[in-house]
Amino acid sequence: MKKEDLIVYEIYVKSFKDSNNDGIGDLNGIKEKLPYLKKLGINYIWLTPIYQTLNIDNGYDIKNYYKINSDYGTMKDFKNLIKEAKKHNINIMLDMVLNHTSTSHKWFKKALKGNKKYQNYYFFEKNINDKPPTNWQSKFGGSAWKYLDDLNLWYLHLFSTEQADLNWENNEVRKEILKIINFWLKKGIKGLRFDVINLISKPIKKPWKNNLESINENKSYTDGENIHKYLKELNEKSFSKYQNIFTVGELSSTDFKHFADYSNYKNHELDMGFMFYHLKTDYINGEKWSKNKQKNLKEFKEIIIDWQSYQQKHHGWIANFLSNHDQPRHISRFGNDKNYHYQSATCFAICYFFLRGTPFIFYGEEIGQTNLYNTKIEEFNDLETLNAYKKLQKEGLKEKEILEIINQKSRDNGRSPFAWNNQKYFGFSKNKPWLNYKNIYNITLENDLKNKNSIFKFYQEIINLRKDNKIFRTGKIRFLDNINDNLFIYERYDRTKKFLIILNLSDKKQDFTLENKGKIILNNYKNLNDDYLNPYQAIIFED
Ligand code: TEU
Ligand code: CA
Repeated sequence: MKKEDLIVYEIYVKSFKDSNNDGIGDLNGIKEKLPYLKKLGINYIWLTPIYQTLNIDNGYDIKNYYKINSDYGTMKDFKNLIKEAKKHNINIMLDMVLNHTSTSHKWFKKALKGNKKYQNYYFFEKNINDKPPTNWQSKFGGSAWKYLDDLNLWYLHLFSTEQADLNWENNEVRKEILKIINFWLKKGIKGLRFDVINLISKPIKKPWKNNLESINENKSYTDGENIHKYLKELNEKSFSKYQNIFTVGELSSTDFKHFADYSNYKNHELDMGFMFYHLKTDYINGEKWSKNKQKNLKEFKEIIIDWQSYQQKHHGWIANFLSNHDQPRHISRFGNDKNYHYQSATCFAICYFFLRGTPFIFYGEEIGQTNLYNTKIEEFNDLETLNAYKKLQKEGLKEKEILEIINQKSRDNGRSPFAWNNQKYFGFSKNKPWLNYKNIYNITLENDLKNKNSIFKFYQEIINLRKDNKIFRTGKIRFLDNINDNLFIYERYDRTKKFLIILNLSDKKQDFTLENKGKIILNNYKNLNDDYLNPYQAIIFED
């Protein structure tokens, strides 16, 4: 298998399928649904963290890297899952959260007791003038430093106060990390997704500097001085020693050049990376917690075009996606879940699925699962959302306005239980799921399969198209831009053949000549009009 052959399906473990009816998704639930995933056609599943945790950030705060979260099952369940998945030709990719540990991890606890060795596993800094060492901000709000009274020290947490950043400069730490990765590789996993991996290299020279332009900037520790050294070391001493392991890095706020360096096979670092710029096009001045900006399809597609073009030229490899567990559902965000449910779900599927790179499907998007549309703050769970709620309250916004913002932006939107059927709790569980999901449009797999327009069947079709046509995997890409801001048009080609992909990303009819473009191999509408595209119409021609 090659990196371009992967079709990855991300599972938010807590929300996929609950096998023992405690309201929480689990490993046996996933095992039960392997035939479903096989039928869909994917060949990899990425599981969000399955390790022991206090669940402050739903598993991204790891207490013990070697133990399975008991809510999800046991090590035996995990081994069985790997084995069963293999029978369905599906491989398992695990989430490696190595930038930070939970503050309940034994290393941190020892550090808290004053143990110098373990304090050096993290970033503990002296208290000078009762001010945090720098003005850096946590991604979840507030200072990135927490003061410890007893020790008169500050420690760094780029995420929640319960997620303390690890000191990768410390050789001992890197040794422990290698041990963790190798432990899981030995269990038979075939993929690694590295959480916020381009943030692990903090400045070497101390004292660290304040952010100057804006306190929210993250230049001081993004793509840091030693980042490529650390990744080359991980590659050399862990996954390169095993056959057929694929790695993807979460590369937040990186740049073109670093991205290509991380994912160029000649560099022996990672196979591919996620970038997020196209998912910030609805932020106003880079601020997440404000009402969505008017849809800007031009900006959205230009970002994709620029990134694709640069990475093609410099041998970078993009993990393409539109939704994940940190993002609202793309059908609600970029499409139109109310009036053009099927059309926009299928149009945006094609929008990323045939780009140069490896596609990542987020559980539920293959049936067009939508945002939550909650009416009360109590219905939300995510700590980032709850922090944002408090912040917006302090700023004096009315409850109604706050809920409107949160309904658009909350990460919980992407974490609703999978809607399998029309039973109570949509067949996810027999008991109340951990996260409330009203499913206002009543979208379930059962209903989708009954529709004459099934999104699930459309996903099966595009997966088969990728499998059957090498060009979609290894061909070159070329964009036909500047025709119309609402149209996204690209070609995949090699010396022998060409595919033309034409998408109307908007909810309005768009004039466009479609005569003589070749043989239609996919169309999300019944008809083809000679001179216009329907709302969210998506067509692939073969030439
Ligand atoms: O996310 C990292 C990250 O920076 C974002 O996607 C984050 O959710 C967003 O900036 C918040 O506005 C990763 C994980 O995917 C996320 O679930 C974890 O919470 C985070 O790391 C910490 O481990
Ligand atoms: Ca369960």
